[in-house]
Amino acid sequence: MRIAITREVSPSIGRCELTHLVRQPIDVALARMQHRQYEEVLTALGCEVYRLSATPELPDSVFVEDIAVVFDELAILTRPGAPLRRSEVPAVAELLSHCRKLVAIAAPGILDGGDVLRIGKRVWIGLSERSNRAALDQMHTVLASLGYAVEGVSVTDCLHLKSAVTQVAEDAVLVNPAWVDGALFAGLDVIAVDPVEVYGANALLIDANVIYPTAYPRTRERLERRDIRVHTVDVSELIKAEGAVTCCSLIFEV
Ligand code: CIR
Repeated sequence: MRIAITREVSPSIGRCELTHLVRQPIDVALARMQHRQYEEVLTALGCEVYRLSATPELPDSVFVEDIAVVFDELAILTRPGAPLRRSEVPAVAELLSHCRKLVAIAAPGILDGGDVLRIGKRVWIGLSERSNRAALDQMHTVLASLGYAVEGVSVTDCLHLKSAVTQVAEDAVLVNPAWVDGALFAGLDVIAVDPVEVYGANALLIDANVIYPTAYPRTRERLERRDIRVHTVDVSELIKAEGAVTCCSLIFEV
């Protein structure tokens, strides 16, 4: 069975953390509707959705991806780079504790799940404003013994590594070449976003399907030209909070 953990949009999402974007008003009702539609696509693609409830004091809590990284063998609880986001961890940890052995990133490590890209036994970790080398070292200690190869990637122009690159097929990644060097992903096909769609590199792969924002039609065409099956979702309000599609779920098999 495949589980997708999600968390309802907080009524305070308008006060979310922002790093590279200018604050714009967020329509909470619309954000919730878009989030539900996103969950419906997850369900249609075979996920059992476990939705945690919204927490008014935690504006960014819908972005559950940042709170844990789930591997087949265990789950790693993060220590988010934005201090206010650390209070998001307990609820996700409680739910995950029923499915995986848990390991936690400890200070001085900071890590957001959005900085972790796993493809098979290869793991790339963004070294960004939110994730540091101390966390990378801890990840390496935990994962090397399980047979994973862990590599750090400098991320300077966007929030997370997965703002710049995500997996879109078994053998392909979608990359914004202005933010990350496609050559890092040796052995994989590299598809570049359309240059005008700079935020278009975040796609969520489930089997041979990709969940992808309606906001980036030119890049969507590039994916479809490669015979990738794309399911679009309108996530305009979550994009204003500097989120996209990978960040709203934690997906794993049980
Ligand atoms: C933040 O800055 O933490 C949130 N406003 C957005 C987090 C998005 N997370 C993700 O893409 N993994």
